Amino acid sequence: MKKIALITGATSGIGMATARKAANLGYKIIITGRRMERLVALKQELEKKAITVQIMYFDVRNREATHEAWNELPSDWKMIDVLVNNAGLAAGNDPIQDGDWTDWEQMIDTNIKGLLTMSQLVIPGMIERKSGHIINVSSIAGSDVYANGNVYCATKHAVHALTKGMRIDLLPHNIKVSSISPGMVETEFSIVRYHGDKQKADNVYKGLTPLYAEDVADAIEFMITRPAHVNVNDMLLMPTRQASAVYNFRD
Ligand code: NDP
Ligand code: 8X3
Repeated sequence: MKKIALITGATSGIGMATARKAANLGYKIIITGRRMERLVALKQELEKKAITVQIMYFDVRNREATHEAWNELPSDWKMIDVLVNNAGLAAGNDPIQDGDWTDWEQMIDTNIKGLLTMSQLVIPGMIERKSGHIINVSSIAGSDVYANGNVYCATKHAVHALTKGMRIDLLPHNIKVSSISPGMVETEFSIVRYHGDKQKADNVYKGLTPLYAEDVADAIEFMITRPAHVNVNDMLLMPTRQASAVYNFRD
């Protein structure tokens, strides 16, 4: 029987690249996000390669909508083998005293509470089947803190703590829990962080070669293809030109 991978935030960046990667590995794929036209386009693209795809369309901040989307999934699609909790964002880049509560709530509700909602939906089936792999997309911001990163860094520190906590709680149930912690990856991330300011977003990657979404998807592929007795707890993946959250080498 084909395995099933559910990837949240598959309309862009790391999630989309991971969906393609998992499809190439032969998984049946569930893709989620708020941009329906992109979900449909990705489904059509993968189906051309004879991959079976289900769409879940919801805002992960909305617990009720997330539950409804889950309830609408056919029961055989609920037997998730790999859950990639990827949907997330940074919003704003301001010192704490100037932080915007709308940005803060968006990050906390998506990066922490959204991850918890999805995990609680998927975990019971994994426990029943005594198998599964959860990969939480964290960040270098989950272990480093940088100027103006405050709340975003706090959410990714939380993802680190939750990953460790989940790993302990799910240990008796034979469920692997991993995190992947990339440095700079050129996706729509910075455009979202700077509220659509393309100039500011481009400056983030100026004078260096960042990671690309496919690089992170490659690392996730490595994690999900290890033998049953091997788990990658965390993988910190950086561009060669980035030594930490704050040290970059630019032309
Ligand atoms: P993108 O902005 O390209 O992709 C973000 C994805 O998350 C989109 O598919 C988006 O879908 C989804 N998403 C965001 N908010 C919601 C929501 N409320 N409900 C449902 N889906 C949502 O960024 P990345 O691919 O770079 O980011 C993916 C993950 O990687 C994030 O968790 C980010 O924090 C993390 N990360 C990114 C790094 C980077 O430098 N780019 C580095 C380290 C970690 P839609 O808008 O359609 O809902
Ligand atoms: C995204 C990378 O360095 O902007 O998580 O926090 S960083």
